[in-house]
Amino acid sequence: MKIVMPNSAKAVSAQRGGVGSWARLLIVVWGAALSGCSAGAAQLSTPTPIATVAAIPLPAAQTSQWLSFDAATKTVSLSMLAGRPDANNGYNFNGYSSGSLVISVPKGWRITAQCKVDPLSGAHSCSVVRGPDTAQPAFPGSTLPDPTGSGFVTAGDTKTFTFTADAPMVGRFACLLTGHQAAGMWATFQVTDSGQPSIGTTS
Ligand SMILES: [Cu+2]
Repeated sequence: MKIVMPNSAKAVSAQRGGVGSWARLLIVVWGAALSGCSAGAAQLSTPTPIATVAAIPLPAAQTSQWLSFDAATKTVSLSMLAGRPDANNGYNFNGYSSGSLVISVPKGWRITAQCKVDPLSGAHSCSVVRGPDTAQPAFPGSTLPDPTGSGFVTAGDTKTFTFTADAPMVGRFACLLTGHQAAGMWATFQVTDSGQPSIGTTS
């Protein structure tokens, strides 16, 4: 499985200018064509362990409200309440915004996510994505259908989706309705190499 890094290293660094710089550049490009490119490609394809987000575990009583799991079957149940009116102008999950709530699930586990919308809220949607600039689900099925459009959940309702987190990543549990994620309506969702499912906060 290919891991997309947020900032990939540039294969060729900028050359200094000055007299003779064109000649040097030509040699550099020619040399890269002969050998440098294949060496660079080999480096980029080497798997790099991802840096997961550190989180302080929530108290057990709070965790059990939102996350439960069965280690024998490697299944996780996640309950996300969207749009609590008393935090971040309603743009939150479980009262947290802008990644401060951290959900961690080991790779290979199967997650059932409940997307509940607060009875006093407007509509919201739920998706697990790899970053802020995509509406593509991070894993097959890791979203409500049509999360930017008709897939929204109205006040007081719940919709559910189930998926398998089959590779490590650090991504987001986000509401993809226009403007909501930008307003802070996302939690950190990460898939770890090992361990147990957990839910915590960054502060
Ligand atoms: Cu929303």
